[in-house]
Amino acid sequence: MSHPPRSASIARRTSETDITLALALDGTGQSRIETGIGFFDHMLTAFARHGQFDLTVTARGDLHIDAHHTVEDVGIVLGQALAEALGDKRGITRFGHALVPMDEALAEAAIDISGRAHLAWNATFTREMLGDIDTQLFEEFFRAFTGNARVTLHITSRAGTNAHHIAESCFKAAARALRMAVAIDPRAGDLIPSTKGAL
Ligand SMILES: [Mn+2]
Repeated sequence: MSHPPRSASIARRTSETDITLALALDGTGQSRIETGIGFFDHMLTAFARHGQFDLTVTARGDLHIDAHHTVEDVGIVLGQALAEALGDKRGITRFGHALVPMDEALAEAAIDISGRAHLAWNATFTREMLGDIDTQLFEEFFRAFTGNARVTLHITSRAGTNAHHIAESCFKAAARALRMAVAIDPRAGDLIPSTKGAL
């Protein structure tokens, strides 16, 4: 069973943000990310790299207010792109998990490409801001992502004192878990991995 390249391009414009995003699931980890929020660019670059996704994001948001709308809306569009790229989810592994250390930090992620949106977020940060981004916004990003991708995602920061490490380990773990879950399962053939026959 061969599968076509799985990708999606989405443009979304509101009064708060203007976003174009292209995602290829069977990529090599290349990315070009420009959100106007340096630390968020760093996280999305790591997400693409460790998920082995090709990802292009251009976001212009109302950063004169704060990063909230931009971060949330990139999560929405990334989730929409994932759903579109996966199509009917034929042949995918469906479940994925990862445990990713980064120095003293350790993050765990588990994902089910279930068709049901759920985020369980268990991470606390030792500081409020990382560069221009409020650390509360990472949860908002992943909530928007899971809601629009319609996946179940659990992220737990198990250890860490440095806020940069805590955030980066969470993004890398999510990327690794997603990479496993979207991978084509060679034993699945043409099947949609659900006893219901649909995801
Ligand atoms: Mn870093």
